Amino acid sequence: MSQSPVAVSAVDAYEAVAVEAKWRARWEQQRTFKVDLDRAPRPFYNLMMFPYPSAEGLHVGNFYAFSGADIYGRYRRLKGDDVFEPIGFDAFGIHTENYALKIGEHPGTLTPRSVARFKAQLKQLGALFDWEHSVDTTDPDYYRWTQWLFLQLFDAGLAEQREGAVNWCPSCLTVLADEQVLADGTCERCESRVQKRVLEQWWLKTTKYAQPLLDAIEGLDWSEKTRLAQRNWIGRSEGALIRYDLEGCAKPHVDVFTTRPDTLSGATFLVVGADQPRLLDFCGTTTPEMVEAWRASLPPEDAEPDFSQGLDLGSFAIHPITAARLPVWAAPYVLGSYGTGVIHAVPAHDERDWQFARAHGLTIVEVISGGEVADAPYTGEGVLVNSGEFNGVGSVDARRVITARLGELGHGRPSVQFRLRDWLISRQRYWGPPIPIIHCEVDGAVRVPDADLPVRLPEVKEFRPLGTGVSPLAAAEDWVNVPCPVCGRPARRETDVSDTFLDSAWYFLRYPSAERGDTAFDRDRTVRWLPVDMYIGGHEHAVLHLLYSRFVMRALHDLGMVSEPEPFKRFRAHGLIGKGGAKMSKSKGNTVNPDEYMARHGVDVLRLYLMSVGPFERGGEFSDQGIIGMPRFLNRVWRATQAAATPTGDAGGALERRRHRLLRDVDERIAELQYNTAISKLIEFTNAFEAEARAGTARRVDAETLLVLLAPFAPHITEELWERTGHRESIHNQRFPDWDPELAAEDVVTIVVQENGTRRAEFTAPRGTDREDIEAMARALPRVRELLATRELIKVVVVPDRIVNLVVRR
Ligand code: ANZ
Repeated sequence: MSQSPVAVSAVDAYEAVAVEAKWRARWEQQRTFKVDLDRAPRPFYNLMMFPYPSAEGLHVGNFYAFSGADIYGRYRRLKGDDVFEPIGFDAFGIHTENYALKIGEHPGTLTPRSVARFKAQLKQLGALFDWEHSVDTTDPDYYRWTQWLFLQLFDAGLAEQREGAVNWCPSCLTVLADEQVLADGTCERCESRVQKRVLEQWWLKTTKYAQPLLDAIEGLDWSEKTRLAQRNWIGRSEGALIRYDLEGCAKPHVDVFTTRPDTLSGATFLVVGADQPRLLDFCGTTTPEMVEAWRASLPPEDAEPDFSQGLDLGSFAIHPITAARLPVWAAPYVLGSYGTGVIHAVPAHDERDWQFARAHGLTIVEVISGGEVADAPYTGEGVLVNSGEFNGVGSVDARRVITARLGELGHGRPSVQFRLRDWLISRQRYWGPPIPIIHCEVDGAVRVPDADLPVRLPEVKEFRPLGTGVSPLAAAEDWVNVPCPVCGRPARRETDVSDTFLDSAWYFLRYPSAERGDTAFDRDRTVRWLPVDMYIGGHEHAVLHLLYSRFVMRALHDLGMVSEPEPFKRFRAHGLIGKGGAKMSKSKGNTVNPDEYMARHGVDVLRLYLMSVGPFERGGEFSDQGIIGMPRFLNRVWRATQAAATPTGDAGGALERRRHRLLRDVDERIAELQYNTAISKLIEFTNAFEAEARAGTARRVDAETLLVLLAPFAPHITEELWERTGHRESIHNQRFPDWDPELAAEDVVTIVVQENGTRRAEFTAPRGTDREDIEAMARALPRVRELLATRELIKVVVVPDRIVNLVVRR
């Protein structure tokens, strides 16, 4: 089926916007990208992080991420996979709610508008999206299953309510998970300084999975920096728990965690974390009132701990080996939530203990010889000194020896601690799924029966956070007061909603079963599609979302509900798009609105351009000058491919070799998300091909190859050209052509340089290099320069691919 070739100049101009609209409509109507979720023989789950829909619409960053992910999906499709590529909306949460507050609109009316706007824009992207399997986390048909998931965890003992010191954002008026507090102690959303409050909250027991989550990182095909971020977040430390008997306070003894038991003899005082819930149990001569007054006087937590803050509690700890009486202090530099919340301080060998001891005039005893005695602690390895029976032992061995000795004394044992904390999921906000629990005075916290799900978010006029530690849901009295599901007595609903990160910790399980009202995820579909084959998203989620999703999947796996313990086989973090040397942001006024560019050039141009600005995993700079090159490129493709004649010969197979090289290059580069260099190869190829089209020698097979390879990047124009060049089947149903590694191998020839017919040198060059280039290459050789310096050159004879003969007079 082929049309007769068209002269280059006779082709009509490319009308991007009209052509793109035509194809989107046709693909939708013909369900071109639909895969059979129950029967697809080669399932490939291509996932991208779903956006939270903001009223402003998609920004270029979303566009960048989604284009890059879609190109990968389209590539897999060309490779013969059945690609399922869903998209949805992460529409609950503080982002949406804060915006609603700002513009004074109820999130319940704002959200559907934002979602509709996003949907319209996403449809223009021309992606493989399966709109029949989309999700909106605010839809009761979705959050009913989020609540169901919470209840599965609750039933399994992985969700519990308890009092704890929590992060409180004074501006968002809600608690935050540890993961939502930045390293400098501020809220990740509003940058306010986060405070500590003690509140009754719901937690998911992520800590139960610390070790398996850590172990499994090894087997994941993820970007290395993401794996590292997960390892660090889980933060495994090996050491010992050491038991101290206490004197002069309510508590009889306490354990401390140390990674350096070898320095035991250097412990000169104990420090209890200022936010330790049981701090008052350590009070000796210092009264609880004095401790509370001191605690209240502490400045809010700072990034840099202030070592001058400390309080002697007036009790003592008995050193397990020397029986020395060590004073017990309280200080904010010790964290109540790590290890046991209490440490023994070894100021000679620990930086922070050293600073604290200096600030408060406490004893410093050197026990590891290694450094000079100086005005800084020595934190390295060495030989033990001032350590009685352990003197002379190397510090590494001493860790084991001393831990064993403590074991004999009943005062210690080896221990592993994790930095990972349980996941705090209560939010005292409005815009989230109500936690499906009913509090009864007799039966305690009772789960809502599955049949009563969803627990619908009640309509309240005042959705503003109250700042009292109670959610605005509490105002909906009719909704709050319900009978206890167990005993029928009057009871009250839980009024906190769950963290948005719970919504997104399982959405990938929902997509394949999105139309199913009877189950969260269908067993067979889940087996077929999970784990996700390729996941693309932002590095900012390297710990939060990715860790929560891994936890949920693992928990469901242990409950026998999914067959795989890990949700994402392969993960790649995309880079960021900047402009004018800065990260795009509204405050800097350097944002790019994709609508404008789509209206002017069409979406293919935008996709191609965004992918060309740098390696996808690194990102790059958006520039208005830069984007201009892409319509020109596509116009050249438009004309040249339509002018391609039937083969006019392929002397020596050079054109076929060139085609296989292109196939190889583009294949390998897309597989590694090196889209930018794949595009350069396509442009380079087009340059040569266009010249051939003008000369009337362009080959059809080259046109077809070019179009198929370009199709993942520019799906619309390639589809139109495919049709115009006589094909009936969609270009997106073609196969990535096979390439032959031998044909694709770089074809080089050895060229001999002669002087009056005598061999003088040789060099290699790509086969088919033209005469001028060969002569220039020969002249650049050191040996040839030498010769020519002392001889008169009469002429140069070039035999392409073989010989350069310098004819000289001596
Ligand atoms: C004595 C010691 C001597 C320590 C020495 C270090 C060096 P990672 O590696 O992060 O696990 N530590 C324990 N619990 C703490 C808490 N709740 N708040 C603040 N610091 C705490 O660190 C473990 C080390 O951090 C422990 O080992 C303890 O100090 C301190 F030469 O104990 B070390």
